Amino acid sequence: MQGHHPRQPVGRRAMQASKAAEPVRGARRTGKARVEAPFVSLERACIDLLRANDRGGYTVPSPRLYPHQWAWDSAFAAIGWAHIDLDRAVTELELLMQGQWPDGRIPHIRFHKPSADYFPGPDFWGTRDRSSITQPPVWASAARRLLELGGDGRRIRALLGPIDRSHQFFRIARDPLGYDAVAVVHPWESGLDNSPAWDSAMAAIDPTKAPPFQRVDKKRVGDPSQRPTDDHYKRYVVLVKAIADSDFGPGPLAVYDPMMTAILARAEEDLEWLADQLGHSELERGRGTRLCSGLMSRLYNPALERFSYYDAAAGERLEVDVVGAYLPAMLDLPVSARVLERLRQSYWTEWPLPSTSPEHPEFDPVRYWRGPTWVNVNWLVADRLPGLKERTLELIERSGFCEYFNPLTGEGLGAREFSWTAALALDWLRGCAM
Ligand code: 2M8
Repeated sequence: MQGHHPRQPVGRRAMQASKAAEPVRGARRTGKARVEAPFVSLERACIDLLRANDRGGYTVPSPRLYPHQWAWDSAFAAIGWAHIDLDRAVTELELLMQGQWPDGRIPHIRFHKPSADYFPGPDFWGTRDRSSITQPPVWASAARRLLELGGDGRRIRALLGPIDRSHQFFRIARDPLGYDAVAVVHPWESGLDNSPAWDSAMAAIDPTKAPPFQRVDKKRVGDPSQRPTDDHYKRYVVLVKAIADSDFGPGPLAVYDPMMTAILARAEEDLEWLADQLGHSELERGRGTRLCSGLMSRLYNPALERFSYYDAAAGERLEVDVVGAYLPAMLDLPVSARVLERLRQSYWTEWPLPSTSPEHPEFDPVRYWRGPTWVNVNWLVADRLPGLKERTLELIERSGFCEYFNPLTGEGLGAREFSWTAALALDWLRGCAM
């Protein structure tokens, strides 16, 4: 994959940093009043938000709903920090990697301090200070951005060994059928928690087995209909307990996830790039290419021109029309152009990209990952979908730094002051792209 994608080399990216005016033209097209330099203040607001969510070396996703360090949120925050303070950005990744388990997994949550504001805490996970599942591995891609923007090569080099081990964990512990792809063991591991992609596999999890617990999240957002249902939550909790009971092994659920696989493939490519730049010769090469082959041979559906999920426990292919089924088009696969075209046809709502197809019977424009638009998903694929970046920046200008947005009306939903919304907007405003 090395060098086959249209991302710009370091020099050009750095030059582009001064061209932050570009998106203003996108805003101008709407004919709204604030056209003159809205992004000058948006940029300032992004910086202020990251500073406000800084807890001394790590960034909370949002102050009230998510008071700990989440893995992919933290990597996205590091990308934002890279435009503000490169040393602070490296520290974010260092703290993230310091939570690594001995087997290489990066926990999806690191609990630095106790907090009554979030459930489940470490006691529920059966650990001292971290969760036992991981998340989409965007940390190599974040480290690449830090180096591209001039971060300290010595400190970034020290991250490469831990990042490498975190990638190997997926092959060892998240590929039960040897597909050269990633199977998640909990919907929370995918990052797209209650996407309809998991519904059929989650139907096999018995919610009555959940121990008693109190949800906190519903009290932290104004409208609980924007959060997962209680039934879903019970099943999440059953899985957490099952994983703890199996000595932190996989548990009963394993669903191959095309989006997670694509993110790892991109991360492998970025890790190779970093290893070349920083002279890390021990890295095993070609893992990204193998994942691309796995995606094509195991998960691509040519009739639908999108990717499938695969329930390894049930032995069943899942053809679910959700945004993750198109996300491998962020890679240079032979079918990427076709998949992007499909994505544009079916997902170009007023405020794209909805997380679930509006044609899907479970589409819900306000509930969490079952319909709303998310900035991190858009960021992953925006350099291949002209107009998406501009439209997303316009959405943020209009509705604020929300966790997610109604794809039909643009209404801001979920948590406010959400870190990755600001961090990735800042990355765009400074002329960078995934
Ligand atoms: C959401 O997930 C957490 C569980 O990890 C939750 O709902 O409590 C997801 O959107 C996930 O992708 C994200 O990393 C996390 C923190 O923003 O929130």
